[in-house]
Parts: sequence; C-alpha cells; structure tokens
Amino acid sequence: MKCNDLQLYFIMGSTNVHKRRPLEVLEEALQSGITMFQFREKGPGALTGQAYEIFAQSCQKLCKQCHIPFIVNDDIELALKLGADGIHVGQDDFPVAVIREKIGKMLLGVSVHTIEEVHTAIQYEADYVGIGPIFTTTSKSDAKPPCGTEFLQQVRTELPELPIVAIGGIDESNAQKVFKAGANGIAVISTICESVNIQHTVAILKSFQCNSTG
Ligand code: 3NM
Repeated sequence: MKCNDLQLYFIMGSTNVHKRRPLEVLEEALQSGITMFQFREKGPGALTGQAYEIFAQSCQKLCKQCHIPFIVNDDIELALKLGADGIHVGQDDFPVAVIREKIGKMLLGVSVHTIEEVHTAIQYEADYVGIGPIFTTTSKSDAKPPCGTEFLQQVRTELPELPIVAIGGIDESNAQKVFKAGANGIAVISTICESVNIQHTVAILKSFQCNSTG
C-alpha cells in the first residue's frame, strides 16, 4: 500500500445513503477518484445474512473494476471469504496480534486513540492507522468525543513515515486543516454519501492534499 492510497478513503454502508441507491453512489465515487473504499454495514437497519454478503460482493466488484482497494470493516470472516484487499478494525474488535495472524498479508488498518495503541498497531504491522473522530460526526453512534487535530499532529511528529488516515466530520471546510496537521488521507462517509455532486466533492477534497503537501 502506498500512502497516497489513503488520500480520499470513502466508507459506506447501505444505511448511510438515503436518497439514492448505495451502489450508484459507490460507482460515482469510484469514477470520481476515491482512492480506497471501506465496506461498513452497521447500525439500525443494516443488511444481514445473504443480503449483507451479496451487497458486499457487489461493492467489491465495483472496486475491482476501478482497481481501488476494497477494505472490510471489522468482519474478518467476510474479508477472508471474499478475498478482500484488507480489513479495518477498532480497538474493541480483537487484539491486533490475533487479527494479523488470521489475515496474513492482507492490508490491516487499525483505529487508534492513544500513542500506546499506535505502537501496538505498528508492532503487528498495521499498514495504516485511523485517527478520529477529528470533528463531530453523526455517522457513528458510539464515536468518542472529537479530538481535533492535536493528537494527529503529535503522532505525525513522533512517526514521520507512518501512514495515517483521519476520520470524523471531515468535509470541504476543514479537510485542508487535517492534511496540514499531517494526515496522508481523509476518510469520509457523509460528505460523499450526502453530496449532490460527488464528482465535485471528490475533486475538492482531493485538491487539499496536493496543495498542502505538494
Ligand atoms: N469512525 P463522517 S468516526 C466510521 O472516530 C467512523 O473512529 C470514526 O463519518 C472514528 O465522515 C466515523 O460522516 C464516522 O463523519 C465518520
């Protein structure tokens, strides 16, 4: 994985999209230039069973067509069954050590909130860490309080080479601040799911990285 793969990391489940077909939104986001995709089917009304798996497969197929990494949130069994490109886990899911053993060389992303968690993630060869929520988010019911960009800046200073994606409440108005604080990329749900012009939104969000890091 290259750090640039994190540049605009789109996360979506069927419940994040209200006025359109989720697959249509993903297809448009892929065609507009997202650099990574995470399948995150969670919360009230989320698909289960066969419908869940079929939806995941459909998302994976679209990602494959556009050569964009397909990452599964939390569900290691699904990731292995589908042959996903990677898995993203939080601290509550499993000890990171167990996950690395199960998934072999698959990409591993880990959400971190403390510097100790960052070091554990690195120890088990996490390919990137996720830091958030940076700002207030309405897309994750059990999100921690927003942490701003301070922790992100601290991690970047201590670990200049670590691939970091920032998440939570990121949109056109604040993405530049997040890149400037040291993120390699931004992960978004609502800013793309609720966009009335995905192509435009993607272009704007991606422009900040180029402007701030060259
Ligand atoms: N994880 P939006 S915040 C999935 O802090 C997720 O780890 C978070 O959605 C974390 O872009 C979050 O709509 C939701 O704010 C991000």
